[in-house]
Amino acid sequence: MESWTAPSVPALPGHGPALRLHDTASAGLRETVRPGAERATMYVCGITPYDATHLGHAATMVTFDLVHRYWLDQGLDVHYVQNVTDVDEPLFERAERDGTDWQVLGLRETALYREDMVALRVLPPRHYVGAVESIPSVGKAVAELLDKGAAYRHESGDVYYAVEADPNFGSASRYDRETMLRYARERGGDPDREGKRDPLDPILWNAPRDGEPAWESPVGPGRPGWHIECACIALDHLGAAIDVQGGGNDLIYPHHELSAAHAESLTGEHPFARAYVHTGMIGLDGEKMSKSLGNLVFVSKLRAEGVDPAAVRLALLAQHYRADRQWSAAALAEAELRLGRWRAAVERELAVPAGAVLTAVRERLADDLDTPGALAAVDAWANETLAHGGEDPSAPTLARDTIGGILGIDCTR
Ligand code: 5CA
Ligand code: ZN
Repeated sequence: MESWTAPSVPALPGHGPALRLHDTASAGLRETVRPGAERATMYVCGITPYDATHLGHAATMVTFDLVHRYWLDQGLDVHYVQNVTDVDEPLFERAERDGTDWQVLGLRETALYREDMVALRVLPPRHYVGAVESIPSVGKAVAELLDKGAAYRHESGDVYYAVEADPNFGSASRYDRETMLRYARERGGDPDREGKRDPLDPILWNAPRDGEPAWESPVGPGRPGWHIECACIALDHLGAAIDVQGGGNDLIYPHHELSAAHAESLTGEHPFARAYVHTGMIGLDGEKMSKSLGNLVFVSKLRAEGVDPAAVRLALLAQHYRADRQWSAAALAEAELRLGRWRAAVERELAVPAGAVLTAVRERLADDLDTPGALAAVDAWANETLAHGGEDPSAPTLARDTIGGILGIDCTR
């Protein structure tokens, strides 16, 4: 798949401290990149393109964009991969409902997503990979898992992964079995299906079903299961041990637990990721924003209404990424005011020296992406500049590059 383009991060003086993020697997902060490493790798679970990008997706993508930007600012060689789940049941169902082709639907919504990401100043991943593109790799991986005895064929022809094959199963999510069963049921698993070795075993390869697309593979015709797609895309583009596996906290189980299990069974290396990083859910009126509830605010709709995407981004950054949080018109209005103050300060020729802002923004972000702290540091600079001004004509430029480069908020207008 084509990625998208965006302005790169400007060279800023010095470097911030090593980035530490909360790791779900160790339930604590973890340095994201090995000390001394020059390369950083990240895999983020992207959209299932059957509808437009809503603010929940946007919040998650903006969060990992901060990781991307922080690493670039540190001079690291960043390898960031994101997928598009462009073949899955929701696409078939929506296409059928709307009388369209699932591939046309997927391409249309993916194109809109890319436009939204450009507007939100999300830097493009190095590789943006569709599930369909990964099918040859998945076919080989499923055959290998069958050979290794980590997978088995169900009487229906579907191939399942055997969770008992993974000695570390459960270590990414740390959930107990009861919680796993509940989430498997709610999030696309089939724990109640007869004929499986363990109710938690997930599907690796779907045998052909009426009305669904199928591809040839070494394990027969069919199409991939969900978790193995992400495992294969990550392994193919990033290798065995990645630095960050990212996504919303709705993916902790089963998706991230099982894609890690698949990857580890294929490579023999544990852990699949140094840090499993999960964003909180964006909600509206007290409920999680989700397609099933229909309480969605689309980025493209806000753009069409003339809302400045920089204000949307700033509103999303105003609270900490791990918190489940609510979108509201008031939050957007507050972000618009803040953006106005920042832009006015950046336009002042004489401004308060901005070195302290750069240092504070880096320090706050390095501490598990403390965006409220980073925004407060910029506020303090902007307020002081607007109240008194200073005597440093280079300060507006440094402030603009800090805000634009590290936080991704465009202050040039
Ligand atoms: N295609 C799969 C991942 S392989 C998927 O979960 N697609 S998605 O379209 O449902 O979500 C795309 C990304 O946005 C995922 O990382 C997901 O965890 C995150 N996400 C979904 N809903 C929300 C929400 N309400 N708030 C924050 N993040 C969300
Ligand atoms: Zn995924």
